[in-house]
Amino acid sequence: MPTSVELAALDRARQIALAARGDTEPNPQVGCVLLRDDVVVGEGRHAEFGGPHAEIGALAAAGEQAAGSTAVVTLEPCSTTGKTGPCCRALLAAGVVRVVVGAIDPNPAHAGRGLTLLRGSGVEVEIVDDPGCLELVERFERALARKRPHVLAKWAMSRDGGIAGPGGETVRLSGPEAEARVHRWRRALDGILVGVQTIVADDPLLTARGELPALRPLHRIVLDPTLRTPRFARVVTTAHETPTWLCARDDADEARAAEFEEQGVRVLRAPAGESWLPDVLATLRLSAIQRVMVEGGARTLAAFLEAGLVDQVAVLLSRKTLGVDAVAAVAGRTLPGDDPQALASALALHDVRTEVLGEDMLLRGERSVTD
Ligand code: AOF
Ligand code: ZN
Repeated sequence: MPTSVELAALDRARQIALAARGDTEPNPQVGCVLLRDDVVVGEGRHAEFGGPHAEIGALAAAGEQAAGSTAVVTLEPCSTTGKTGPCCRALLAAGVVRVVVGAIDPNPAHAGRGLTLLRGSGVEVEIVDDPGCLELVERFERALARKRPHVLAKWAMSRDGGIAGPGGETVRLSGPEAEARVHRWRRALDGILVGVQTIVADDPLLTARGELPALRPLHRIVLDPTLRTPRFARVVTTAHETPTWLCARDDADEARAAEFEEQGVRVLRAPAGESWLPDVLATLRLSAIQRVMVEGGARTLAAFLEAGLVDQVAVLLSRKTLGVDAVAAVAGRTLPGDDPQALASALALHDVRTEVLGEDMLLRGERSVTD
């Protein structure tokens, strides 16, 4: 039986975990509290996708005090190496003698194995099946069952709902704090996805540029049904440094695809037709892309939103205005860029959070998706 101190620590671990909501998906939020003689000696959370696991942070915080301690974790510790890990080995190496878990990991790569491994090494294991921890895991379970990556849609928008100038020209809407945040997000992703029109109009580099090192190898993914990407676009000429994938229809020109491939670009194909976009996403998922950020443009954002393929939305609300002739941020929609609450309801968001980032406001929320 877990003790009342352990149960309180589990509650604390769950709260620590929840602070990372929005940053770890499709993976779960996980929190860990280390107790020694009923005193907290270390805490940690899985703070972002691809980053260190909760146990690793807690062990680092506890240092030598981890020896002889009890690890209270919202999720069963992982048993094999993924992007990081395995946490079981780290717990054993640090001398943890007891582990209390809030929920078993539904990931078939781990489910139950961590607990078996710990028990086999003489560690006492308690499973609580805590409703709060199970809730964290349920979201993860649904994400595991989905045949596509987790999709975060992000855009910057003027007060009057615009994303670009009247002729589609780029306007710098966001200030440096907001841009720094975007680069921080980009480092914890598998892919940045844009429509070909964004490549044609802006020729962006789509890399993560910031002070912190990237957590994942970043892929630049362009939805380009007919392979219209210019051959000298920056994403093409730098494909040897940062991978670029063009997603085309199966009837797109083969010679052109071959030219791109010679330049080091990967061309993925999906059958033309109504399910082209879901099929592209399924292909990406099979290519180990778990988390993507869709960064535009207006038609690509509209296509994802209309198809119910967006899990999370992040909008950077600018104080600038672009005028009535500007390009609407989401094609075919007039969105209120000056009213976060109205915007959240227009986009059908729940679990909405706002944050001031310098001169901009960040609005984040989740969308209910049909699985
Ligand atoms: C843990 N502690 O804090 C988390 C776990 O891709 P990776 O390496 O980040 O591994 C992700 C898998 O590990 C994820 O699918 C889930 O099964 C588990 N998450 N496990 O021991 C943690 N976040
Ligand atoms: Zn782990």
